[in-house]
Amino acid sequence: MMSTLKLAKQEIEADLSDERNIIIVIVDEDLDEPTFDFLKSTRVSTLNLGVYILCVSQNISKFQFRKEVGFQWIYANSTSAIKNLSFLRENRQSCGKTSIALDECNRLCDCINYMMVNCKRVRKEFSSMSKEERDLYLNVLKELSTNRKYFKIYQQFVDLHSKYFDSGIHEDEQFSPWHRSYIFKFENLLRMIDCRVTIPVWNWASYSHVIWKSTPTYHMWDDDGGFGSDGDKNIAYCVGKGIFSAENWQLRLEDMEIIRNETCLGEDEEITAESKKCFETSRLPIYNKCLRRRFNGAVPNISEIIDVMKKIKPENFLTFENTLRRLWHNKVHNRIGGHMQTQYAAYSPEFWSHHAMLDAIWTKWQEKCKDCIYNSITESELRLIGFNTYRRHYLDISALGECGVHVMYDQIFDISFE
Ligand SMILES: [Cu+2]
Repeated sequence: MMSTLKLAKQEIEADLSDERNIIIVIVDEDLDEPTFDFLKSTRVSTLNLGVYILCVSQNISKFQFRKEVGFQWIYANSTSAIKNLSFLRENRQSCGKTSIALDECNRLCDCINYMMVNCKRVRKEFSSMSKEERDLYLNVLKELSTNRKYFKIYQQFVDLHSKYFDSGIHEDEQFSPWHRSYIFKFENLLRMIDCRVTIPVWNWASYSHVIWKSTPTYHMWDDDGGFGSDGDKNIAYCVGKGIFSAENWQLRLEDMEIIRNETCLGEDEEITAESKKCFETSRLPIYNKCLRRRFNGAVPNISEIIDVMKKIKPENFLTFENTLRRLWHNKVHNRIGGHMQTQYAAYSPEFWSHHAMLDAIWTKWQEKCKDCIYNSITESELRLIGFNTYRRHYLDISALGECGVHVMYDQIFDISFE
């Protein structure tokens, strides 16, 4: 019994952001008093979930333990009683005579018999989003990273990346599914605050000709409606304007020395008067824990990406992921500089959108052979480092995690392999 509850607890920590109700099924009637404390966690109470506890036994009088208030207790002699729970029907949203419809969380659903079914989360390219959509995303990201309510959960989550940085998450078969799961779970945290939010794709490849600029059509580095621009060398490469500027946003990271070193002193640079000044400035309280960037150099362009996608055969996952990870992933991290080129990259607000782009590339490449998806990785039964889920849970973008959540990318690449 306790192990079942323990498992339920892990599930709750993993992903419930799309859920409105949870059902806990107890099938063993010879129980000690079970505790349901985990259901009172901040996470669950924030989500405002309906909790149904279904006690199944041929002899229901044997359920003798104290009934917690606030949950719905249901007694039945078979687990098929689940089908009769009224909310399962009530919570289906209705739709009109259209073939597709958006639900209250902006998921794209098929409309069948006036009911929304097969709903999918849609991740869009950042510049294709309206100003309102971009602001919503940035504000939710800021809320998750600054509100005391989420302090612990945010910190623990972004720390996973630095903790396991050199222990396998950046190696061959682990890299792609691990980061796919990582951004998905981060998206779940954001959706706990506002379920309309998905991680936007930063399409650095299609915009490589204007990559570090904001133009009327490219909003990534806008101070208003974007992530803010380059770090300012006069203030130790801190981001100076926008929602994540030194004044508005600080990293809750203790050890800033490594980032200071890598930012004030660029790659293979000698110590100069300028870098000395940078070190000094970076120790001032306002600049000590700021977000740092130091844009430099070009990033891969779209024709290079498409070329590789076309050339590498679906059965050669390792060749594909090697290019994705070592060339494109590393390069873009390093061309941004600052936090993004250190093991603390996940603290950067743009981290998620860079990885969404890498994931969109992988997703597109996977379209070449849908039947190859589960065979492309030799050890799909291995656990993802730091999580209770397995590689196989993150191979198919249309069925993520243990619940099979369907995510899709909205027109990032205008190519087909047919
Ligand atoms: Cu990483």
